[in-house]
Amino acid sequence: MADRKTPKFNRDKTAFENMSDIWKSKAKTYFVRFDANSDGIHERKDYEAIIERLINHMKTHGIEPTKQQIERFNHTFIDTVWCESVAGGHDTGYDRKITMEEFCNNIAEHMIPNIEFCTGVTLQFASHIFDAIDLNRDNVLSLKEYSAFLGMLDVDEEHAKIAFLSINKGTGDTISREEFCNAYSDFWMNFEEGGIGENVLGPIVRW
Ligand SMILES: [Ca+2]
Ligand SMILES: [Ca+2]
Repeated sequence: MADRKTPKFNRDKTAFENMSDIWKSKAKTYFVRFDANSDGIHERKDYEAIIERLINHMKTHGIEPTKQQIERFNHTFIDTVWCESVAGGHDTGYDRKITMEEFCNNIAEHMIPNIEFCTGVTLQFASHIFDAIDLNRDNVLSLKEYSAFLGMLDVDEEHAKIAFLSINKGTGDTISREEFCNAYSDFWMNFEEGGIGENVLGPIVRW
């Protein structure tokens, strides 16, 4: 990711103020999609609800998640995303409430000094999601599988199709693991407009 421009950090501004407009909008998009109960606040229980949705999604399609897979979901969504990034590494219990502004600032603060580490985390996160949404286990994502995933995040089919086509850069009508992971990483780690992962979670919600 060395070719990507990382914002120069101005110490007089908040981490969020240092980020580009497109990054802020992508962060807002993520906030909206992963606000499981749509109350405008991120809490530990939103992340637990998303894990439950993923597990139920797999079970509905005849896949019993392994113990290791459930541990991975918990580690990724709760320990890494909720505790370290969203809640900023302190007070990570059930009473903690994070507004959209706090969310974006906490993520920016966590990311700016740890670009390489965070790129690794986003790739890993994407790979775990891929395992949960590749329902027929053929190691590629069909439009149907991708629409079902975005449906879990309340994105309609029409926009899921746009997202799918934007990620599918290769030939054929499926998304490879590499394409999905690169697009997801681009969503978070690219600070410029027009990245390959801009629509990975459906239409961008602008500020
Ligand atoms: Ca919520
Ligand atoms: Ca598949």
